[in-house]
Amino acid sequence: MGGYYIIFMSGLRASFAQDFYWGTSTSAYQIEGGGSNTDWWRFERAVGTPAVETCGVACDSWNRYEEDLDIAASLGLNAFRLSVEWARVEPHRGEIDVAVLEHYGRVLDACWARGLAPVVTFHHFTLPLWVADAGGFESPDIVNSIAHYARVVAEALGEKIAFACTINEPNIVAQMGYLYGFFPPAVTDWARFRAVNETLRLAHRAMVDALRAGPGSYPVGLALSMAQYVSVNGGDERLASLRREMEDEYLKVVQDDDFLGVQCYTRHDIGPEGMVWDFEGERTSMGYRYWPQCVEYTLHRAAQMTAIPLVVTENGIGTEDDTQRIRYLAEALEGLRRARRGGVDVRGYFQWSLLDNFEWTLGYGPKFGVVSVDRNTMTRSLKPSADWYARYVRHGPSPTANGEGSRRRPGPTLPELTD
Ligand code: GCO
Repeated sequence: MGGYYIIFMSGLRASFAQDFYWGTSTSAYQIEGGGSNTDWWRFERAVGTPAVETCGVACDSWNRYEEDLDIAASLGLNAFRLSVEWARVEPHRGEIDVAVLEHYGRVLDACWARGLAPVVTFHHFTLPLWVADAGGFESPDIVNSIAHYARVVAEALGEKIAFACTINEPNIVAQMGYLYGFFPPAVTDWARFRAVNETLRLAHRAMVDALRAGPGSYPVGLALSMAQYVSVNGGDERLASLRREMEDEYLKVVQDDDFLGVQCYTRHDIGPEGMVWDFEGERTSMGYRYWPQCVEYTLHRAAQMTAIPLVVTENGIGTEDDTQRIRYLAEALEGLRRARRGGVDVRGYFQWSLLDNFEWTLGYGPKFGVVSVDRNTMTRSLKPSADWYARYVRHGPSPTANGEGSRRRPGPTLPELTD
């Protein structure tokens, strides 16, 4: 009898409590400030790395999280994505900082108190120094150490989690860190890039098992960076090998997860030598294409390759021009609606990002926020795109892309996704 019960239970997927989640996405290092115990902090200070500036206090959200959550709630959102910093939780191997876990417990409580379902990412780009010094994702030991960290956090916070992402964009960790040398540890080597991807997939699986052990029963998935890849000048072969490493191998290992987090920003043109940057057409401040069509495209691709629910855990645009952001979001969300109408099982959308924050190697240059942050006073100010997003969430799409004249209906209409 017990055996049947276990078989039955293991076939069950944790399900989502809401029909549709509307949120914004953030990560610990990019907004909290003071991430001094991480590989990134050291990378920003090392001579010869491409990092343009240091993270420092970021948005001081370690101290100002209630203000941030007030803003998110005021937009009418029902979810908030954040990450827990491993380097704070376990500053040295095996040494757990209980005060840090209590802090994150207060952050999750503060989310629920405002009607925001907390979506917790366990690893978002940064490693504790002791992990990086032990070889980071090139050491097989990391699979056990990251699963142990996930277990410790889940044991403390599991009951407060709405759903969880194990690792944020493992494929970008591998690509930027081991193929392009743009992230720590600044390696450029195809074989090492592939090996790190493999280790990251093992780490993901070990973390899923750790989180499913409870307490709490919440959907667990991976947040994968996806893009619309287009072959140019005969780049078919190159495209196939890049996409296999960046997407397909990951899509194979997520089949048993509760959902897949799809993160997309753009389209990449791939020629025989790799990424082609010389193209006609509109760009974002990241240098890549303005391509809101990527949402509809990647949702369809993910739906073709997996049989699990999807959540857009990140989408947005780095731009100084907030009207460009509104246009981008309107087009991206239109694509999401079309995909949903076409039968794609998509359960949420998280705009990247609530605040203008630390954009890794590019520092504070690119502005992804719907809220700006004064770098001297830390004052938060809503941009027109914040109001636009709030109206969209409450009332659905407006007849014009700039949000003028939106169809106002009385009362909260969350989740508003059917036409
Ligand atoms: C990523 C990360 C975010 C970025 C965002 C904008 O995709 O690189 O998840 O940390 O800030 O994507 O580039």
